[in-house]
Amino acid sequence: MLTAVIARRSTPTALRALSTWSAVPAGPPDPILGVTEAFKADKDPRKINLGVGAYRDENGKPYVLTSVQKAEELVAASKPDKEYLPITGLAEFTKNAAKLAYGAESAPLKQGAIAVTQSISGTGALRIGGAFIGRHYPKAKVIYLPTPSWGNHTPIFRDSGLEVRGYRYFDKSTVGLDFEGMKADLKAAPEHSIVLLHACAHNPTGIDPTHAQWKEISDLVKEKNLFPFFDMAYQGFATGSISNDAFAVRHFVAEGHQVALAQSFAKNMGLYGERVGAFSLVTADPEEKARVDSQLKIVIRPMYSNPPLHGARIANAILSDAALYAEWETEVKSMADRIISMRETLYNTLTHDLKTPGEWGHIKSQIGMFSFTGLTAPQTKALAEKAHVYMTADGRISMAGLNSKNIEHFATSVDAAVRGNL
Ligand code: PLA
Repeated sequence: MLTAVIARRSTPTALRALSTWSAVPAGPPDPILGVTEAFKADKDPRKINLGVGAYRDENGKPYVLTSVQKAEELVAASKPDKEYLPITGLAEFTKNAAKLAYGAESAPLKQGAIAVTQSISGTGALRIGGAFIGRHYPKAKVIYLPTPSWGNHTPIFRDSGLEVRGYRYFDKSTVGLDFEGMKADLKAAPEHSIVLLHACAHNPTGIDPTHAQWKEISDLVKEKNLFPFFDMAYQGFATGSISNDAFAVRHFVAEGHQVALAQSFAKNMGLYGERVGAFSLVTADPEEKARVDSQLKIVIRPMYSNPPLHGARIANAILSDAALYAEWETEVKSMADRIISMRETLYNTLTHDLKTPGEWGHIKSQIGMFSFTGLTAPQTKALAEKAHVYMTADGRISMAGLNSKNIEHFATSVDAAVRGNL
């Protein structure tokens, strides 16, 4: 017996068969971050990455906001220690993050009825929310996501133990919001279902409801006793205005909804890798908030114990200093404006200069970081392989990856792909 084991161990194939992980299947690359990997492996100087939604400046370079640089200097000058943060993070930061989202005048904020915790950026906020709902939501744990939605929403909520379903959102024929379909699906959802709403700059479609439509959605959510869970990953990126982009969240709260909210500071402060975010729940009163806070800690502690310090300190330095805040607001607006100007240029190049077949008006009308171009999966594949232009297979492009130097290569490549000439 022992000799047999030794004999088996002596050959490489036998070693393989003995491995604990031999039955683990290879998984597919991530639909968004996998695009970055393919882009990095491409050595062509013309290559363009329009996959991940990360802002790039006019030279195609990652951009560290001036307000962030100043905040970082302030933090460094204060020579802070490296002690652990509390489980729910930097208290001053979470207070200011909630104020940014809900508005200083928000009634539950003033009453001390919003439970808020720092999170590992927006993804972590969604995951804390999923886990908290999985444990404490008193009704059926079914969450409705817009179709389509950010690709990570489904695994986040499924891995949190929720049942994931979809509601209609995108109308292919109009390249706009399927408002009637959305309302019909929410009406047909069982009472008390959870509904995930992109607060602004819907990813991947770039299509947001109007204020009037948000009001109707709020009424419908109330009528059907649905539970609204907002994902606000792009506050400021849609219109360039922090308060405008918070319209939906603030309207729902003013209408008495108890919302859940995931916030990310990745895009609006350019703090991507610092992983700064917040998760909050509107509760009935300070006593209930304290109970919810205690359970948020119980959800978080076994996941990662407590959140990282540095990014929260930077964000808090900006949010708590009037001058830095004003400078940051201007920078958010300038990022949003550069994206809008790229939309304009791309539309004009495709429509007027190249006379590319098809209707491209949606490039101008869509909002936020992304444009849902309508390019097909085979076209996106050809663009990557033949033109070194990378985007997600659903035809989504990160507008922020375009600039005056690469937009011509992009537009002519798209033109060739659409004509079947690539
Ligand atoms: N929610 C939405 C709607 C998002 O688009 C993203 C990021 C997040 C949450 C989470 O971001 P965070 O954890 O970095 O705060 N979406 C990106 C990146 C920008 C990604 O996929 O991770 C995207 O390219 O779609």
